[in-house]
Amino acid sequence: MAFFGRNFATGLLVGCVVAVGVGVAAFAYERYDTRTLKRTERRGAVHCGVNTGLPGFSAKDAQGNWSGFDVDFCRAIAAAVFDDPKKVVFVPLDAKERFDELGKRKIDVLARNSTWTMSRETEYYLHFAGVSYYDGQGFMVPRANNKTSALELDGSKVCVQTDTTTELNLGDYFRANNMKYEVKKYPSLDEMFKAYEGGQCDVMTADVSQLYALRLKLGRPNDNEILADVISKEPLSPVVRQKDDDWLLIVKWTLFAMINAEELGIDSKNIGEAMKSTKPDVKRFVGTEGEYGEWLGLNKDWAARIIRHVGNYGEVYERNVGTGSPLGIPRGLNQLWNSGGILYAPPIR
Ligand SMILES: N[C@@H](CCC(=O)N[C@@H](CS)C(=O)NCC(=O)O)C(=O)O
Repeated sequence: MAFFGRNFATGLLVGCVVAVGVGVAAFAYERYDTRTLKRTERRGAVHCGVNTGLPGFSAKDAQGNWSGFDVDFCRAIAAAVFDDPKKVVFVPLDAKERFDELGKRKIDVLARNSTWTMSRETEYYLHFAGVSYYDGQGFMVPRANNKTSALELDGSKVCVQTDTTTELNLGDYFRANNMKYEVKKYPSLDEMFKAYEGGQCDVMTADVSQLYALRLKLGRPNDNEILADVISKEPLSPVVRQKDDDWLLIVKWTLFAMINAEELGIDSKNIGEAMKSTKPDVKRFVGTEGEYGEWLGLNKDWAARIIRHVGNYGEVYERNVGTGSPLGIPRGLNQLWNSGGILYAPPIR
């Protein structure tokens, strides 16, 4: 105010110059960055950043085939865009490099157990497209240590991976509960895992979904227990760059389509029937009514393609991490809103 007050005309002039400058910069940035869909189409594949190796979420087998919950989400985007779930280039990224590589456009989208936080959106100029998995941070301990609650961990040596929300929450939790701990930090999942396996820490902390995955990799999984305490909110979400609205819409509505399909009872087995349905909400979903696909810059049957090739949210969950899979994680919060969970997608209309 003082700035404008002392010399209003000069202030206005400087203000305008600054505004024009910002406008030009924003325009340049926008021009540079709004082309993800076009570039993806030109490259013939969605370049998708995934975890370096987390069973159930993103893992590569001996033949080089990727599978997992996050991997399937990448495939769902490819199905919507290309009608071909195989048109994905998987780019494994560790915790530290993931957001930088997205910013540098090495990948089109990051689907890698990444928690949606305010600072990540604002610091790295990103958008988290929508929660694909409601997670929370937990602790795994050797059963032999006889711990039943996280509040009994006072004085423990705790293994954690750096550059994660996990590392930050760990400090908060022990401080808030006046407990002491010795932190053992590792830059990679592998190093953290080996340290826990080798008995260098009394407890390992990570997102609960990851603890389930990591427990499977241990020589004697049942000798280890995941404590019931969950100490944080970890809304995991696919991530895209800011100023890339068209692409954000595609990623966002791919997720919503998978959730809405489950709610509508549309799955990979009955999608053929659904194409012939006379129900208005199913018709909008499969593209026999409206121009929803065209508005996304895609085809009419964009959502049907996702379900045909990859499946609805529940199918993807059960196949990769659900109680019938080796991980065996109950749906919990990731159940639909009308079945006791909090998954809720805006409608296609
Ligand atoms: N959701 C948390 C944790 C995600 C995370 O990166 N966890 C580690 C620890 S288990 C991981 O997946 N590491 C694999 C890697 O860096 O290759 C976050 O977004 O910070």
